Formats: sequence, C-alpha cells, structure tokens
Amino acid sequence: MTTQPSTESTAFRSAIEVVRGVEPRIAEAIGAEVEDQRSSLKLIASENYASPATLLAMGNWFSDKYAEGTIGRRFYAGCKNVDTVESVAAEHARELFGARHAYVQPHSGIDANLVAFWAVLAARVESPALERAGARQVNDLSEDDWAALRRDLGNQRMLGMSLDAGGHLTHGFRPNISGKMFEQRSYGTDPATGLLDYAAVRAAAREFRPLILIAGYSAYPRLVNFATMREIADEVGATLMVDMAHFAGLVAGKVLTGDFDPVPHAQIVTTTTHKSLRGPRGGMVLCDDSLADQVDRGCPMVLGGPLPHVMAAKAVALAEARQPAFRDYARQVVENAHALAEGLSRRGGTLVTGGTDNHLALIDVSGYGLTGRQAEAALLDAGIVTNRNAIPRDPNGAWYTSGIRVGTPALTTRGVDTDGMDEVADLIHTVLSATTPGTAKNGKPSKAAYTLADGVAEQVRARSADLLAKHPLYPSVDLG
Ligand code: DSN
Repeated sequence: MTTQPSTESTAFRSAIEVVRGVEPRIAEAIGAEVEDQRSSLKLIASENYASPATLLAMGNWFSDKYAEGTIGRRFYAGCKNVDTVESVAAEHARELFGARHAYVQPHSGIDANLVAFWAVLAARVESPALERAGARQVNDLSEDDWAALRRDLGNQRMLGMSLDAGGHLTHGFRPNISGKMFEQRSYGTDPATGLLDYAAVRAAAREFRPLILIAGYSAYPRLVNFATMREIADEVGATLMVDMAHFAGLVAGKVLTGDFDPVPHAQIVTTTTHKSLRGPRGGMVLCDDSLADQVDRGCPMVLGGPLPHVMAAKAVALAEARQPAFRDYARQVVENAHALAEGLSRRGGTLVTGGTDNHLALIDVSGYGLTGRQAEAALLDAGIVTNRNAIPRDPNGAWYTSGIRVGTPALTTRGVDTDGMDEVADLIHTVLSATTPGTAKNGKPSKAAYTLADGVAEQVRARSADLLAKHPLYPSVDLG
C-alpha cells in the first residue's frame, strides 16, 4: 500500500522540480543542503531551522514587489497587499514582545542596528539642529548649518560590550561602519568571574558620556540585567539600545522576563529573526513612541527596498512564536544549554564564566592545548558544526581564537533533550581530547594545523548519526 506524501512533501518536491526545469544544479544544491543539515550536528549558536510554513511563505510573488516607505506611506503604487503583510508581521511582533512599535523591514541584524543608530542620531542630534535653525528638513538648512550638523552627527559616542567579552562587531568596532560613525569605548567583563561588571559599566558611562549605551551580545553565556543598564543610561543621558539578536527567542518564549527582558527597559531594541527566534533570515527593530517615526524612515533612508516575501515569512514565524509550544521550546533551549555546559565541565572542559544561563556556552579550548581554529576544524571533521570565537583577553586574537562557541537552539528544534545534550558533550570532548596541534610546513608550531587521532571522526559521526536518527529534521518533509 502506498501512502500519500504529506502536503509539505508535495510542496517542496514540486518547488524543486520546477527549479530543476530551469537550472538543475540549483535544484541539486537545494536537495544537498537539506541533506547536509539533516546529517550534521548543528551547534552554531546563531542558527536554527525555520518551519516549513516559514520557508514556503518566502517563495512567492511578494518577491517581485517594490515597497519603499512603510505601511500606508509608500513611494510606489500598488502596495496594498504588502501593507497587509507588513502590518500583520508588525502586529505579531508588538504582541509577542509587548512593544509599542515594531519595524519589520531590516534585511539583517546589521541593517536593524544601522536603522537604530540613525533613528537615535536623527531624534537626538538632527531634530534639535533643525529646530534651532527653524528648518523643517535638512534640505532647508543653510550650508553652514548643514556643515555643523554633519560634524555633530560624526561626533557622537557609543559605549558597548567589548568584542572579546562577547559583544558584536556592529557595536562600534573600528572595522565596522558603526566604529566609523561613532567614537566608541567598550566595557568588558570581570577578569575573575567572567561576568559583566555593572559598576565598571557605570564608571565608563559616567566618564565617557555616550549618546548610545548598547547592551546585547553574540557570545556572552550569561544574562544581562537591562533594568540596571537603563538606570546607567538614564544617569548619563544616553539612549539604551539593546541588540537581542541572539536571545530574542528566549524573550519571546518568556524565559527572559522582568529585568532580563530588554523591551520594557530599552528605548530601542534590535534583533535578527532567524536565530533563537526561528524565523527567516532577517532583522527587526522594536522601540518606544519617542523613536517610532524615525525608525519608520529606515527605508529608504538607511535600507534598500523591503523584501515583502521575507516579511511574509517573518509574520508566519512570529505567529508560531506566539503559540504556547514556543514557550516550551525556549525553556528547553536553556535547559539543553545547561546540560551541554554541565556535561562538558564534568568531562574536564573549561567554560568561560563556568557555565551558561542562556542558549550558548563558550569553551576555552586552550585546556585541550588547541586554538579555536584547530578545535573548530577537528570538530567539523567529525560532523560537529560549531564556530570558533574569541574569549575574554584572548591571547590568540579574533582569527585563531582560544574559544569554541556552542549553542542549543537548532538541536532543540530537532527535539534533542538534556540526555541527548550529554551525549553531544561527550562527542565534543572525545574529539577535542583526540586532537593535537600540528606544525606548519616550515616545522614551526601552527595555530591552524592539527591532527585528529585515527578513527575518531568516523566513530563520532556514527554516534551522532544515531542521535540524529532519533530526532529527524523536518519529519513531515520527504523529498522522495
Ligand atoms: N553571525 C552572528 C553570530 O553568529 O552571532 C552575528 O553576526
């Protein structure tokens, strides 16, 4: 007896066949990608698996529509349906996060941060300058006033978490445009505990007096008290901006509440939609009423035309995140991270801060005698996908690093539980213990070369295949 393919199977099979009719190599690559994702142990803290409904919402005619501007105020005609999509996505975002205003157009987290920076600059530097000059918009300014405004815009300060403590490149670091727009200073973590030192943040804020105090991280394994950060910001007249790209799913799932939920405390919050939030790749800005008008000017002032097909997928993913099951998911992500961290520590691994309170852990692989680059490559040989990451005061810098960042959002989506995470900890420990640093061609020690003992990669791949077989990815999708 043959069974009918599921609706999802039919949809994806048909889509791939239509693509195959035009460019077979792309159809092959799509099939190969899902197979890779199904068969690898994905521990990249910033990745996840979007639902079939979210993925399918992106492949349609919204892709063809230009819609610069925002809901009801477009620079193009014929945006009625895009207005519906953007309104539904924004409504879900507001309801989910309890935000006054949501802007769902940013194409990525970096774009969301740029929108936020310019919104703050516009509200706090440009608008007062226009008012002083009695001008309605920048085009009305005299050449002298315009030159003065441009100098002022380029003369503002930002205080953010240092990169090696887990901050993000877009939080004012020189190689990134944010570091060219702002004079930046960083706050780090306490060398003894690895934890955020609020007294040091306060002292730095009092001395530096930034326009923007930015909180949020991509590699800090603990919680941030946003109520305290807001107090510090208020004390020095800064705007508190929180980049919750990594932990938005934990906020949506009500694991991070009270002082640890950034939305009630920050004037502006940015996020990606594809990490722990489990939506399509993209970004979003939430803000209070004081910044809403400026944020809505994101496109075309900062962003290119919005991607309505991605906004449609954001709406679907946000609707999913409002379901009770998402709260169970978010709670499990954190329990799984605990189990992974605990399993690594028990086996002798060293973790930055000694553990985790969120979805990620940072392994200091110098205890295994390795650089992050060697550890990342050896783990990948064994089918474990991670990424190397600097640790606080890293002697190996940001390229080779001494850390490996691991996160649980993706495996939790597959249904892996705390017992499974203990097995994952054992697989990681097995690989790292069996890896030795190698030498460069000239015989000198190398920070990149390594040797993984014979047979270990195969043994670990087999064990991870057993684990993953118990938790199939996209069980409703059979590509035939
Ligand atoms: N790429 C994201 C991450 O991995 O954390 C941040 O940009």
